[in-house]
Amino acid sequence: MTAEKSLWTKTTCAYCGVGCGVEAKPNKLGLLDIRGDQDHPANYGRLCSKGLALGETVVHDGRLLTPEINGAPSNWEDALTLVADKFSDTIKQYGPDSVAFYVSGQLLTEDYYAANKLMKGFIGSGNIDTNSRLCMSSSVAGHKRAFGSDTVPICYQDLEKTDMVVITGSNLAWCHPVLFQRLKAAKALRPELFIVVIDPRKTATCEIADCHLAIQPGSDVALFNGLLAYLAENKTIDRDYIDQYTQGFEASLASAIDECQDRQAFLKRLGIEESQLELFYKHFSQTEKVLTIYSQGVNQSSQGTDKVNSILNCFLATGRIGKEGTGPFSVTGQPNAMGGREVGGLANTLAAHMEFGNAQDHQRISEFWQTEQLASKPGLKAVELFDAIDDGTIKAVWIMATNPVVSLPDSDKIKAALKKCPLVVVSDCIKETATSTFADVLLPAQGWSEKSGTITNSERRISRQRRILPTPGLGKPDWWIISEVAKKMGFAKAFDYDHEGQVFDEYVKMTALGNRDGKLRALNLIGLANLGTDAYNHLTPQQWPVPEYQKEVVNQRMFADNIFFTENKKARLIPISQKQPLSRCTADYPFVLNNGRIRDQWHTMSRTGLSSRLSAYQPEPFVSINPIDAVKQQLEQGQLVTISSASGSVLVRLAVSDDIEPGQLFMPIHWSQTTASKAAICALIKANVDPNSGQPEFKFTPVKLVKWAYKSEAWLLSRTEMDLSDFDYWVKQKVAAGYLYRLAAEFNPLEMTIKLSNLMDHNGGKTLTNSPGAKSTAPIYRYANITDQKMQQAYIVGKNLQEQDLDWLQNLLDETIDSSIERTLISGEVEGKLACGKLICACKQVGEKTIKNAIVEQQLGNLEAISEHTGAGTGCGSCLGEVEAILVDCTMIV
Ligand SMILES: Nc1nc2c(c(=O)[nH]1)N[C@H]1C(S)=C(S)[C@@H](COP(=O)(O)OP(=O)(O)OC[C@H]3O[C@@H](n4cnc5c(=O)[nH]c(N)nc54)[C@H](O)[C@@H]3O)O[C@H]1N2
Ligand SMILES: Nc1nc2c(c(=O)[nH]1)N[C@H]1C(S)=C(S)[C@@H](COP(=O)(O)OP(=O)(O)OC[C@H]3O[C@@H](n4cnc5c(=O)[nH]c(N)nc54)[C@H](O)[C@@H]3O)O[C@H]1N2
Ligand code: SF4
Ligand SMILES: [Mo]
Repeated sequence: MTAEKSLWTKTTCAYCGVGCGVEAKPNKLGLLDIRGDQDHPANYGRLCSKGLALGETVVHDGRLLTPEINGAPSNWEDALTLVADKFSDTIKQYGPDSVAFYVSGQLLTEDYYAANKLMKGFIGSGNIDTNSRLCMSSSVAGHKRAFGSDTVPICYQDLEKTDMVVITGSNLAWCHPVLFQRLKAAKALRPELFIVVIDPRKTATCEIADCHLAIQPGSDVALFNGLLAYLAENKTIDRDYIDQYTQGFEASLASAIDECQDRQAFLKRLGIEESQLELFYKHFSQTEKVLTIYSQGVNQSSQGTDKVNSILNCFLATGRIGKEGTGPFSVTGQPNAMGGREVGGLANTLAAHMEFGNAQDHQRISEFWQTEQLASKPGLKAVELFDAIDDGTIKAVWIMATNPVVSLPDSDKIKAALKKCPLVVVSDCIKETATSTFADVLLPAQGWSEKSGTITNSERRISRQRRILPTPGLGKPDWWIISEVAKKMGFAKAFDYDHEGQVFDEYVKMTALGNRDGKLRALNLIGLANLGTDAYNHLTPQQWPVPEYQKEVVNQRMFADNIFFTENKKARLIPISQKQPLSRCTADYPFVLNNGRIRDQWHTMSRTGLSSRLSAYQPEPFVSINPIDAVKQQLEQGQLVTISSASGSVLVRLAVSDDIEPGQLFMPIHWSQTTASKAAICALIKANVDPNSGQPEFKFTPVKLVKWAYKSEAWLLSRTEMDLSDFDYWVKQKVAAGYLYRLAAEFNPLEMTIKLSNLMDHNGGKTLTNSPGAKSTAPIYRYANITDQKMQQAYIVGKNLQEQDLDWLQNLLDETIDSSIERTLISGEVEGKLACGKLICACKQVGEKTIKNAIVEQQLGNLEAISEHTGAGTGCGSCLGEVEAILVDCTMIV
């Protein structure tokens, strides 16, 4: 090993469920250099824009540094004692079900295990649920119905081994970018690899699709029922497989046939051309190796579990499971969504895939944990759990690594519930989140690069996250915080851990209870037992089941033996029929609001929002609308609009786009009260849940939208965060060395200018101003304060800034201000290096104008040439779709 190499520590990415291997090395800036781990079987060295920018997000901005009690800094001893005492008192007075934990797929397996053990094993309540309820629970319920266990059958290698991929309800290109890159590479090698995307809107994922089915929102069950009927009719089902290894086929087929009996009604329900449907069905029917990748467009529905089973039905009917290159593939969202499912993080399961209602499992766990208090019934699921806080049944809640005020539906109710709750404890890395404002006790947790433990990715592969940097302030590992509280509640013996490796070892042994041979439950990790600290620290990625330690990379599929975990060992097909979403559009609320992720942001932005690189690409919350609807509503690109539902409203920028169908709208989920005045989408969403899984229907909300008539707009650049609550509309964007705010208000530009002027520091330096002359047609006010050739603060105010080219402002805090920049500041005429435009390639910092100019001036005709000339797309490559769109645009203009 060379000296250089040894400075890099292998760890795993903090973000999505792909679980990419990362190598990190501290650098002179106190941040981390990051590169992909060439040895990791999830990514073999690749990373996406978020992964590549991890090093910039380890800054200490906004971190929670000490425990706090009622808003005042405290110490661990007092905070832990208070939490333990209050939980104990509440339990004593009102029973174990009067308390709850609400946890997260962003906890490590060790943390999750400890939280579940404390709640279910020792407090004796099932009331621990996780944000995975909002994310994976329909898939979990679907897997359990079909397979008798929550098991993802495939491995990532199937992406390269398959002949057809059906991507449904997943924007893989933005949400699981490295899997998308693998697929794209496979398609480049074998163009005959047939790719279908099923999504009501056209997404970046469609870039590699041979066929895009823009089905009506919520109509997935009908689509897959239609497929099952087609497979039967065309005799491409596997009769032997069905007879030997499954049950429920006839009834499932009958309801599938019923679904599409009335052909016209069926096609109308789906809203797509018959020829497209035929193309999809024909390919599925005739291709042996098919992989179906699905995510939140499937799970987040009041019929999410049915959607999952309608997909699984087609795989079981064709016997395409447990074989190379084929199977249903539920991609997990969060880095440890899978690990949480393993250790019982969901309220309705016990640890290590053991189940409530199974007396043997109950006995095994009670003996293993040496407890007499093991919960005997499932606890409340996320939405119910917050309802119970609201109605006073739950009197103490501990929230770890999630931000429910932003991410649960019906935010007003969540806020009201937390306000009422006698004890709210929040463990987070960040001090000010929408949820932490409701906390009585705040506990500082270690963040990514500080914490240490394991996570499990979408293909059941367990990898280490390692400690690389010291923790700022008094932050502690979550497992430690939970264990200390447990000790103080009187459970010292059961939580006597010195090291996360001990927690892991205990969990590993639990997977073998009654299951040493892995025949009772799929989840078996016995090969990782008794590793000891050293081997745990050096643990290489292991894909479960792990009967023996995997010295080499293993790629294995589940159900290769056609034995399932149901009572009679046969898989179940489930008869299903399409239902309507629970809320309907009306004359008052005529649009369906869909929502989801954007490429460079992660959830409530607590980490990605710290990176100027990641914040540049889509800096402002928006709503996409079809051009026809925009015309009908007399709305224009770039206007601000109010979107309201029966539950609440938001104020966002209008983005007119053909990618979205008439009657539908799409909004990103990322902005919250800490990053924008009014853009938290869950304020609009009702808590309609799937009856099987309890997962909320996030993707279908009836809304209306109206233009907001503001009188002035402004862009404000500042080195420090500003309180802009006086302005009707504001959005914060992280830029290098500070923040850029976009503002709008119902007062006129002059008033806006006065208000902004009052906010300026005016602390010397050189001040540039430019006010419009009386005759000016586009009155714009400009202000900049410069000290030692560095911009301190600046603003630009106008009636409407949408027509202005202001992207150059984003980089100014970092620049040395020379006379050319001063000229631009005053005149608005962009020159020199400021002219590179909106950022497209986050990795290589290449702007739209640079790309456009290169295309036009160098007459570049393909992506490779653009990348070579500009560098765009040579980092993670996930901007290549946008680069291509620019190329198409330019070609059309030329
Ligand atoms: N950049 C980024 N990546 C992420 C995350 C992030 O915050 N940012 N979060 C991670 C997490 S936790 C998760 S869960 C995953 C989510 O990953 P995805 O599920 O891929 O993400 P979403 O954008 O929420 O939704 C996916 C798609 O479902 C479509 N859809 C809506 N309604 C329907 C429908 O009725 N039927 C079908 N077939 N499709 C529909 C939407 O148009 C959307 O394009 O992403 C993970 N990766
Ligand atoms: N409208 C709508 N709502 C949705 C969705 C949607 O598609 N549409 N998607 C849903 C889905 S799939 C998901 S997964 C959720 C995500 O929603 P949340 O879980 O609420 O989102 P995050 O912003 O990831 O919140 C994680 C918090 O944990 C903190 N944190 C990070 N690491 C650690 C750690 O190690 N320890 C501790 N203690 N804290 C840590 C972060 O600082 C952050 O505050 O949103 C759900 N809500
Ligand atoms: S795909 Fe991107 S966000 Fe997901 S684990 Fe890999 S590098 Fe991280
Ligand atoms: Mo998620």
